[in-house]
Parts: sequence; C-alpha cells; structure tokens
Amino acid sequence: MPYKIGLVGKPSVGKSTFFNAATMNSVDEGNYPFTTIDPSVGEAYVRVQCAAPDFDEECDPRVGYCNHGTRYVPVKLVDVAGLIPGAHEGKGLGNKFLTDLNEADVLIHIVDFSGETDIEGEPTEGHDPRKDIDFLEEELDMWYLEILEKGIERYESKKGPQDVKLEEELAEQMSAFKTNKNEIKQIILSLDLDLDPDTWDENDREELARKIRKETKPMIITANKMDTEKARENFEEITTDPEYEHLEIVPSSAHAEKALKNAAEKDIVDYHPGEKDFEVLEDIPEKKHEGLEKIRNFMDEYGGTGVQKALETALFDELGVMAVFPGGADGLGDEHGNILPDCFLVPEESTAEDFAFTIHSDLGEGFLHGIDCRENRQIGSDHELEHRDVIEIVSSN
Ligand SMILES: Nc1nc2c(ncn2[C@@H]2O[C@H](COP(=O)(O)OP(=O)(O)OP(=O)(O)O)[C@@H](O)[C@H]2O)c(=O)[nH]1
Ligand SMILES: [Mg+2]
Repeated sequence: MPYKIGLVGKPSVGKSTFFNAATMNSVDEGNYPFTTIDPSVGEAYVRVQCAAPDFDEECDPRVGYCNHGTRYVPVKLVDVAGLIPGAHEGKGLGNKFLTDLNEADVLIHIVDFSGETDIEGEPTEGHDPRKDIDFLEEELDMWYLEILEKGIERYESKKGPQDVKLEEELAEQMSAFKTNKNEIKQIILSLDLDLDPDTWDENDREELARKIRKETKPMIITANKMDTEKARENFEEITTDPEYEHLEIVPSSAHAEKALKNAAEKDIVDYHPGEKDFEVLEDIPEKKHEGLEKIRNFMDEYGGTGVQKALETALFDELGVMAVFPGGADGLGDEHGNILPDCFLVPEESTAEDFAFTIHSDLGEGFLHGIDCRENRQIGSDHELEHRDVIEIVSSN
C-alpha cells in the first residue's frame, strides 16, 4: 500500500491548487469556501536519489519515473474538504471530512499566509495565520477527545463484572487512528497518569487526547500563497515568534508550481518538480515572461516553489520513511533485464526481514538472509536497513 499524505486546512487556503499542482489533476479550485466537498485521491511523487548511477547503470522504473538520477516515487495525495471551527460538532461539512482524514498517514496543514481569508475561508484582509494554525490543532484535538471519551464510557460500562483492560477498550474505540493498546498504554504512562480514568480530570483527558493525536497524526505546516507580499511579511513575523518558531513551516506557492508544470507540459519551460530553477525554452510574450521571472525570484529566495519540499518533509522527516531498492548481488536487472524497477518506501529502522515482507509475504516467510548489494555482504534478519540501500533477499520460497 503506498503511503497517503492528506492535505488539511480551512476553506480557500489552496488545498486543491496544491493537490492539482502536485498530481497534475484538475479538481475544482475557487475563492469561495467549500469548493471541494468529496475528497479526491491522486498520485504525487517524492524524490529519491536513484541508486542505479552508483552501479554505473540506468534504471527502468516500473512506477513513477527517473530524471537524470532523481527518482520520482509515487505516493497518494488526498485533497479533502475545508475544515472550520466547530467541525467536530458538525459545523461546515462537519465530521465527514474528519473521517476522510483518517485515511492519511501524515498530514500537511495548508495555511493561507496572505491573511486574505478569514477563519471560515471568506475574503478579508489582515487575518492572522497564527489563528489558523491554532484552531486546526484544537479542532483535531476536540475530535480525538470525543472519541477518547467514548472509549472511557465503554470501559466504565464493562468494568466490574468483566475483566477488561483500559488500554484495550481505548485502542478498540480509537482503532481508526491506527493505534494499538501498547501505544495507548505508553502514552498514558508518559503523561504520568494512572491506568484508571476515574483519577483523571478534564485537563488530563484533553492532554491525553492531544498526545494521542500528535503520535498518530504527524503533521507539518505549509505557508501557502507566499507569492504575495503580505504572506512574506507574515512568514517573517511568525517564524521568528518564540511561540511558533519550533514548528516546521515550509513556505510554498501552489500557484507557482502549477504555472511551471503547465508551462513544462507545453514545452515552454524545462522544469523538474522540486528543483530551485527552470529554463525558458522558447520566445514568449513579454507579459508571460514577466510572470515567469516573478516565479523565478520567488524560487530563488525560498529554494523552489515548496510543493515538492512539503511532500518530502512530511513523508521523510515527519513520518520517518526511507527508500530501499530490491536488487541482486549479481546484477540489478529483474528477469526481463529491467534495472532497479522497484523502489519501496518503508518505515525507518525497517530490518532486512521487514523488507522481505514488504516485497512479498512469501519472501518474508521463507527468509534465509539478505545481501547488501553495495558491499556484497550477507546480512541477517535483524539487520537495520538505511535510506537508499540496495538489498537482495534470499528466501526458501
Ligand atoms: N496567490 C496565491 N493564490 C493561491 C495559491 N494557491 C491557491 N490560491 C487561490 O486561493 C483560492 C482557493 O484555492 P483552492 O485551491 O480552491 O482552496 P481550497 O483550500 O481547496 O478550498 P476549499 O475546497 O473551499 O476548502 C483560489 O482562488 C486559488 O487560486 C497560491 O499559491 N498563491
Ligand atoms: Mg478544495
């Protein structure tokens, strides 16, 4: 199953524009709230430095593509409906989209840094993006708290006559958040709470809900609409505000990324997603030229449009994922002679045996040993892999 990155935020921040830029799909975009109602899922890519050149080879990717040694590995991107304060109580499109969010492994919170949309996504001026950062976290926390409370009720109603464990009941109630009883127990104990909800006050419950949310829904922030003057001013102010400077905030212009990709499709520019610059390939009208130069200046200042960087920061840094290539010690080709056709995204600290199971359960079950193809060295089942390893699995199956 490919990893899923979810885009969240209040209405009109540019989620669909970001989605379209990253996937080259065309879902509706509009400067009115709730342009998007049903979630869209598309294919985006994260970049991995290809391993083939290290072996003096050129790869033949089965999915995604490779451009001069930069491999673009597919991930799923989900564009969901905008969220407004009170969503957990059913405001706006309410809980529906919260359920859609559960599908995602990691979230990108898109914030309109221009301050030109209010908390509900309506046009305004001078709105402080810090309010958006705060409200979204609170909204997610309230939603978690509600489900946590249901779990506590469930435990209370069963305990006594039956021998039930708190962490089991909570994990069962919160299973949609992809957690388990061990994780829940760890989190409760890490907050110095007893495994008895009767001893928790309102504050403890809120803190617990927040901690479970942070553990199960990693999230980064993207400061969007950075092509506007106001957004740059806000960015400067917020990234130096002691209360916010600890946050990972990736500056972006979804507009710029989309414009460049459109121009690249028409062969007007040579641009590869994530790069810091592009080349104009043909004579274009003065106005278009000016537009592109504006984008170039922006990219120069922020190291690119930020769209690709946001996806990669979310997946690699925040979620903790790495790329591993299945290869062969006697050559990198598969049975058809395709070189390094696959590149798997796996959790950091995956072992050789975990990797075998990722490729195929049969390979995992019959696991004998692995071979690190760079060093031509045998590795055991517990050997922890590293980003960009090339590994052959030797299996009895
Ligand atoms: N200046 C600027 N405007 C942008 C950027 N990204 C999106 N917009 C504009 O912001 C408005 C809202 O964009 P959408 O992509 O529809 O926003 P959304 O978050 O999907 O909105 P909902 O579907 O209503 O939740 C549109 O008018 C976009 O053109 C950007 O990077 N820069
Ligand atoms: Mg939308």
